[in-house]
Parts: sequence; C-alpha cells; structure tokens
Amino acid sequence: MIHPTPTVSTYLKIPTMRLLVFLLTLCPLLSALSLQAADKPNVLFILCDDLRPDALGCYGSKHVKTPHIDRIAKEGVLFKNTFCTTSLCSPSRASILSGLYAHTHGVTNNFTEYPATMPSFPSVLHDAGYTTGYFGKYHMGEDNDEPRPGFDNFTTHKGQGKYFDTEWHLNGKERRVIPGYYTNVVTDLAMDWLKSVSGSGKPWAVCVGHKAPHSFYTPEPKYEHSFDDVRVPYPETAFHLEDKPAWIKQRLHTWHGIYGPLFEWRKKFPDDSPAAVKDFENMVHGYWGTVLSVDDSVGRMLAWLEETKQLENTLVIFMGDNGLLEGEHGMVDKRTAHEASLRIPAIARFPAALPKGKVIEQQMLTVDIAPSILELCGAPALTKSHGKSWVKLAKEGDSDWRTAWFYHYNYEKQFPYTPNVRAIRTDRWKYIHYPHGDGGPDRHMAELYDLKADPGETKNLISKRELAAEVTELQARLAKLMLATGLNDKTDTMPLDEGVKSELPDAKIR
Ligand SMILES: [Ca+2]
Repeated sequence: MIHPTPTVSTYLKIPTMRLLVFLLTLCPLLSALSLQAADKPNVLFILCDDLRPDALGCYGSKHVKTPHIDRIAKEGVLFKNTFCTTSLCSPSRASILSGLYAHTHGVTNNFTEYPATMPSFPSVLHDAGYTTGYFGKYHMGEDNDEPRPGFDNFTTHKGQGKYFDTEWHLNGKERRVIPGYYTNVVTDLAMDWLKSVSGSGKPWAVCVGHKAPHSFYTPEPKYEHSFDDVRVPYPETAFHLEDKPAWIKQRLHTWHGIYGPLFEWRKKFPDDSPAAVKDFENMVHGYWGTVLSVDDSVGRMLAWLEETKQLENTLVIFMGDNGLLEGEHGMVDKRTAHEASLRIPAIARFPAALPKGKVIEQQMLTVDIAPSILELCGAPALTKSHGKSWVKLAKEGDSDWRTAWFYHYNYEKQFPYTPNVRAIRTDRWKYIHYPHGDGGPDRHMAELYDLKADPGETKNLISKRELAAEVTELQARLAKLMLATGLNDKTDTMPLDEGVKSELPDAKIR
C-alpha cells in the first residue's frame, strides 16, 4: 500500500486533543532552543600589541586619557594582576588563543605558525555555530598572510604591518594597500564585516588585532603633540643595578637597553649622557600617542554595538599580548620576568554574566582567557588547557584560585639581549633564574623579590642568607608547577645562552 505524503489537510484531521498534546510537547523544546540561541553572546575580542596597563586611564595613567576603554572596565571587570606566561608576541598570542603554555602549543618564537589542527577559542566557537572573523595583526608565521582555519573571514598582512598604508590580504582573495592609519583601517575592516554578518541570526565572534602600541611608535598626526608638556625621565631603577645580574648592565647599551637606539628614536648611540633622556621621553610620548587612536577605535565599536542594540549581548574583552619595559632596570622591550615585562591589561564586559565595576586582585594569566570565553559562550571546553576559567572568580570569588605560577622564555639568537629565563611568581615572592641551556649550573646571578614590600623590584634579595630556605621552597614550587605542564630537567629543552651582544637585530624583523 502506498502511503500518501502527509499534507496540512492530513494533519488537520488529527483530533484536536492529540494536536494540542503534540504542540505542548514541542513547545518547551522550541523555547529551549530559542533561549539557547539568544543566550549565546557575541564576542568582541580586542588585542593590543605590547600594551602596558599603566598606559590606560583605568589602570591609573595620569596622562593617557582612554574614556572608551575605561568604560569597559567601569561596566565590567578589571583584572588588576594579569600576566603573560611568555613575554613575546607570537608565543603569548598562541597562549591566549589556545589556553596552553608555549612549550605545548609549540609557538616558542616569533617565526612559528600556530598549528593548523590545534583548537583555539575562535575555532571552538566556529564549531559551535559562531560566525568568526579575524582582522589585523596575527603575527604567528612571519611571512604568511593567508587565511587560517577556524575563521569565516581572516584579514591580515605579513609580519608586523605598518602604522601607515599597510598591504592587507583580504580574506585570501585580494592583496591591497589600504591608505591610512593602521588603527583606523583595521577598525573599518572589522566593522564592515560585522555589519555584513550581524543580522544573520547566528552569534558572531570577532578578533581585532591592533598593531598599536608596538614599536616603532608612530602616533596618528592629530596625536603627535598630545604629550609635549609631559616630562618622562628614566625610571629610578635604571640607575640602581648594583645587586642585579651582570647581563642587565650589559643590556643597557644594546637594542633593548635605555642607552641604545630606542627603536630608532635615538640616531646616535649608545648615549648615556644626561641630555639623551629627551630621546627616551619622545619614545614614551610616541607610545602613548598610539594608544589614543586605539581608544577612538574602541569608542566607535562600542557606539555601533549600542546603536544596533547588541551591546548587552556581546562579551567585550580588551587586553594586551605581553608587557613592555619602559626604562625599568635600564631596559626597553620585554622578554624578561620583571614586572613591567609580565604585566598586561585585561578587562571584560558582559553584564548578563559578569559583575559591574569589579576589580579582581588574583593573578590571572593569558592561558585563562580561552577557557573563560568558552565558558561565557556556553561552548565546549578545550580538551587540554593549562589555564582556568575566571568566570567563577569574577562572579563570586574562587577559593581554589592559583597563588603561584611559572614563567618561561628561551634565548633568541636573533635578539641576543635576554638569557633563558625560568621564574615563579607567587602572591608575595618572585624568584628568577637563568639556565645556561646545557643542563649545567646557571652562570648568571638569580633574582629574588618580595613583591609585597618592594613591588618595583628595587632590591634583589637573592644573597640574603636568612632567605635561603625561602629560595629552596620557591625552587621546589617552580619545579612542581613546571612538571604539571610536562616540563622536567629532560623535557625542558632550550637553546644555549650565547650571551648579551651589541649587534642590532636584522632590520626586517625588528
Ligand atoms: Ca606583542
């Protein structure tokens, strides 16, 4: 017997009661589905490059006015003590995306590609039904501007990009120089795409990768003179290196020291004359100037979200990829385990799930970002992560939150100004040591700081006999933390430390 295809008229013949029961069973399912869709927040993830927290109003800057970025903090949470686990662009970016330490994700230098098959928070969101886009500086795989997996639109450029007139690769389709200032161009690109996808009914997640405020610090012309009246001397710590390891003094006159070229702000170098501090001041002014344009960009994006009534259902995260030394201990650049190199800003706004105007004191890490975003989006957790979601911490506090973590960095031949670094930072102490890389004893003096008494790390306590037991305990804790991520004496491989050198890095990779 052939069954006729059911039609509307067939269904109408079903007795009314049965139809009602059928509809009633369907209703909770349908409403659950629609609730679920409505519950999925959009994600606006804004990543700055080499941004110090103290270049933002919400982290206490007296000079850099950032009202739009401050708004995210005021209406959300501010993580006061956020740190990168490797203070270098590509490794840190990969840690933010993957929730993993550098030795596990494998991006241990600025020239390695993020592994195509390794999950990232955007790829997990994409698999969970999000429309995903990446716009701006990606910088994992120096010369590769091709689209990466996990993104519906991936628009980037080769290497660092330029503050003016960068050549963009538009989602793998067309390479074109877009005239104008990088920060404004990347904002236009991201917003054009958002306008095209935001009405589709699917949640979206967009990453905006700013070049700013990375060297060479070039502000937009309208902000060139914004800080002309602000005096910026070398920090006090630059002149008190007596108890520091010798490599820090050797670094003073190099590409990464305060008497070196200062990312080309100083034409004649090395220069340790008192008058040379003006070059340092100009450099800091330039750095701050680039941040003002980022704040304008954030303002534009928040205003658009508000106008289109998407702001309340969008998780906005704004952060930096690694810290930056601005003269502390006589250093510029990053890579070391000192506070200015480790500290990054991180703020998040999502009123539906996060408190308003809360400041979190606990130590948060780059590797915590991906687990947190996925939890807030109701997406599956990463199968492997070294970080922990801070959602509970932000909402109600978390008594199990970490009180210590480890930092690592490997010596780079292309940038021979920082040794191999292994360090532990607890809520009170920091212990840093510098393995030679051959498995033998260290050849540099270690460092020990009491961060509660001396947050500026002015007194290296490593030689204090009365603290010997503390050092032994910190060494044991460091080994334990490293082991938890698979690192021991045999697996923790690193290059040989060839010492601090005075040569400049290759112009192409500066
Ligand atoms: Ca960076």
